[in-house]
Amino acid sequence: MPEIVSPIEPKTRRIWWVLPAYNEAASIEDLLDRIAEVSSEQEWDYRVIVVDDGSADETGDLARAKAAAGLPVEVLRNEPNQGLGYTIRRGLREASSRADADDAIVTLDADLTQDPIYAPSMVAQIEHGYDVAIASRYQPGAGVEGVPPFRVFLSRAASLLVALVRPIPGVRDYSCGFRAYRAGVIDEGFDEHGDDFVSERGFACMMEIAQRLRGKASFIEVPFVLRYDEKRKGSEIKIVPTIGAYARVIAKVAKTRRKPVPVVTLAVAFTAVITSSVAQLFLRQGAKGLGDLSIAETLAGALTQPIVLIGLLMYSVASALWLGVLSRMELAVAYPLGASGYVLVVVLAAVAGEIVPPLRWLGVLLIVMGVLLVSWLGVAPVKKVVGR
Ligand SMILES: Nc1nc2c(ncn2[C@@H]2O[C@H](COP(=O)(O)OP(=O)(O)O)[C@@H](O)[C@H]2O)c(=O)[nH]1
Ligand SMILES: [Mg+2]
Repeated sequence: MPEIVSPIEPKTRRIWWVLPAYNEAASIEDLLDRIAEVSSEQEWDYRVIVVDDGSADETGDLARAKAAAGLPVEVLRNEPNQGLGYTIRRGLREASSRADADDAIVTLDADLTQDPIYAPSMVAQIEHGYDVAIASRYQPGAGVEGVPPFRVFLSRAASLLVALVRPIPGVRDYSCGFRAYRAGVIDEGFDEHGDDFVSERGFACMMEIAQRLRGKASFIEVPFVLRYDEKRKGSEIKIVPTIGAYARVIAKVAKTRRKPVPVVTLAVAFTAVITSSVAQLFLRQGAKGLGDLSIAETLAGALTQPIVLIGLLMYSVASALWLGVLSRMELAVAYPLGASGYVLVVVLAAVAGEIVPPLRWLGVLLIVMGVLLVSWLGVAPVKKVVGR
């Protein structure tokens, strides 16, 4: 008698909510109720792991009371306070070590600024095959309420900088901690990096996790509205250390993937620099003869001067060479080379005894600082930045 094989019931995906909580007594109860409400609406099999990061208030007790009241809540406590990075790492380790690879881990702040109502659309993306779904402030339909303008600017600038230097396809919001992960990618992350998977102790940890998963996980974003007006306590983010931490993280994760510099491209790049510098000198020479004419007259006059036309031609050749180089070179190499052209012209002018206006020296200073920053920050194939 052939054996009757019953159809394999797809194993329901368990949802692991992970909440890093530091002095969140004012919001933790309402948040846990909200999570229970959303999870039961979705008929999810879920668990909530609250990592109490050495709170001085009754955050832990209130969460434990919810567990006693029957909610699937577990409370881990750090003693003393360790910081967001350590706390989120502990929560992710706890959840991923007990989850099945296809379970989903949802992380969010415990301050009610990130509404659990968005989690179903994020988990749906995990079910569609993505590894990471980020609740993003920078997608159509997204937004922020009640966030101080300076903070809005900083978060946006941070994400743009990261996107410039080390973009992840599908990601615009690199610092938001409201995410859904397929548990398996978190497990693999810890297998590969150990505790270094999240080595940042502060707020840069969110950017670090994304960068650690770059190239190994597929990312997608869902729009959400950050409700900072719902926050029931002040923010303790330390802005300057966090910016420094961002740069440190980029340097750390970028260094691991530095590629050898192609000599040919270097040579072409240098030719481009020289060509554009000489072109500058030609244009400058040509401009000298024109004196104080109107823009139109200058242009007309310039375009009839062979020396200026040669200069312009050389410039376009240099730019073409540049584009060729930039498309194959890492920012950390291409930018310094590109910039050195300008610096060369100004220095040559000074050496030639010309009065170089202070503004131009400021230009040189900014370029040099840019070169140092890019060289320190590490690598990003310009092609990817340009292609995005
Ligand atoms: N500020 C702060 N938050 C922590 C710490 N440990 C865990 N957290 C939690 O990390 C999340 C993000 O912090 P939060 O103060 O909300 O930052 P913000 O909303 O971005 O200003 C919240 O859920 C905090 O409770 C910590 O040491 N300091
Ligand atoms: Mg918050």
